[in-house]
Amino acid sequence: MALAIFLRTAAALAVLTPTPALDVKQAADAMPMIIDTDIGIDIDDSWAIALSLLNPKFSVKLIVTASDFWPTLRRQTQVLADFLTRGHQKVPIGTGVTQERVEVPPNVNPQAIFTPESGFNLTSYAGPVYDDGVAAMVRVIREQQSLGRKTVLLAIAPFTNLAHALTVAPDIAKSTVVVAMGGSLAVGEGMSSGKFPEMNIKTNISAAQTVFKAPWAEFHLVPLDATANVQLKGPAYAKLLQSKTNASGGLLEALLHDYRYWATACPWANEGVSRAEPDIRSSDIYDAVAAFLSAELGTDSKRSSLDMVPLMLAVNESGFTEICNQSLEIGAAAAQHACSKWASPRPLSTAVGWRPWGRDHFDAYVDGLLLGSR
Ligand SMILES: [Ca+2]
Repeated sequence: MALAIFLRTAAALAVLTPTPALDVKQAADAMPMIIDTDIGIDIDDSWAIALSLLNPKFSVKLIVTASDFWPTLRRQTQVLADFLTRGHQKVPIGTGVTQERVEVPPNVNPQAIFTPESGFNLTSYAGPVYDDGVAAMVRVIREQQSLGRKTVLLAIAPFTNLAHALTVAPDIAKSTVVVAMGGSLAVGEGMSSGKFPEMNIKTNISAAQTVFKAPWAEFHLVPLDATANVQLKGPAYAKLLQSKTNASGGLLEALLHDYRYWATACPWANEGVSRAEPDIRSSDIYDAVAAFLSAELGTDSKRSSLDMVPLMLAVNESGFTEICNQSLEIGAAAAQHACSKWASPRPLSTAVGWRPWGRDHFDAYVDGLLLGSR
């Protein structure tokens, strides 16, 4: 079965009953969460972090910085601490690990982190700061494991830290629920057709291969197919701009402030049809969709906002996400090789698009948390 038909069939099977899905106030017990982020390069991480911190469904235990652009990693931790400080947060944070590489992609200036105040002094941060963020990640997961609890790992960055954590502590997989932004099945950047070597995967392909193949308790993936061209705009965005008082504790103000800075400082913020326009709309907020997916964990599949399809996936040597389901023709040699070597141990819960009511629910989720009405 061709991919497009397969995905269309899966979407058609969805029951079209638009009942609002999220009701976080009913969560009996907050789920422990760790966020692995490359904040400071694109602004979408900041949206995902703010939304997760404000969601009562979760208790964020740790945020770790991730990057393979080694000169920037420590400064990204400073950016994270500064953002959290302005949002009156003191969640533990840590610095991740990098590959042994020095080259930096041409569109990323290692001296520029595109959020302000990147010289923030980490000693001023109100919460714990760990030099070894991966060790802290392992520690948190094992602590929760000992309490019989699973940890949600919101992975919104290249997969370097997760792969390293698996290497030093393979036991963590069985009690970890990964919700990751990454990959591309039939949609590329800017909604272009055809799959695309998405950045979180292409930046460290071997790490992504390791992570996709690991025996996680659960693995939920939101690729470009459901994240490209997702912006907050219209009344949903205007409400944030017009907010005089809210319950975000300063996170909304920090977010909008950093967005304005990023829109002027980042070279790619003003490229393409979805360029940053802080007075009108958000930029593409890929990672916020991953945060939204984590918020929908446990939702009845008939009510979910995203079209979730179980897919056996593998990352090939060039960073493409290959579908290895037996019902599909695995044509190219690269796909065959990837599927034989790197296929996920079972189908991954993969967002291939949005339900008809999904984007309205997403807007309500963002506004509800940032304005404090949820
Ligand atoms: Ca990110």
